[in-house]
Amino acid sequence: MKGEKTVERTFVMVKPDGVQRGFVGDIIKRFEQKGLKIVGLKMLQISQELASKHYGEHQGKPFFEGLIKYITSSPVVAMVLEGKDCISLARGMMGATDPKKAAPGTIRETFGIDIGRNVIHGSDSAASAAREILPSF
Ligand code: FUP
Repeated sequence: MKGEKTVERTFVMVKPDGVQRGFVGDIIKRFEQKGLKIVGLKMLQISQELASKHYGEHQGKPFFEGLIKYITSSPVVAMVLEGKDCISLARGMMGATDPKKAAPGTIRETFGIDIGRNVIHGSDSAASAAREILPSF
């Protein structure tokens, strides 16, 4: 029906800084409180290969090498969330990429330090979600 929301899945990852600084529980709680369903959840160490694939669109940019080093530096907590329009909903809850520009109360504004230590990743489109959701989910 016109205007009806679609049930989607999105890939969310608490990055190494978010795990190390102890924000996994707080972040998961926000998604649960919002009514999103956790359909997959695991801690894993991102390999160089997976990192390069995940951030392939940024290859060649000045921050690329630092980004790969950071995302592979220690374990992340990856999850798949499900819910109506959850891709844009979860992105809205995260806030802008740069925590300094993120809206008050968003995850990145609350917990993030700077653009290179922004605590969380979330798929930005259905195509990205399809590409990013790990086959092991
Ligand atoms: P997002 O979709 O919000 O994760 O943002 P981007 O895909 O644009 O960027 C991916 C990651 O690259 C960000 F989480 C942080 C990092 N980045 C930088 O470190 N510097 C930049 O100028 C842009 C992005």
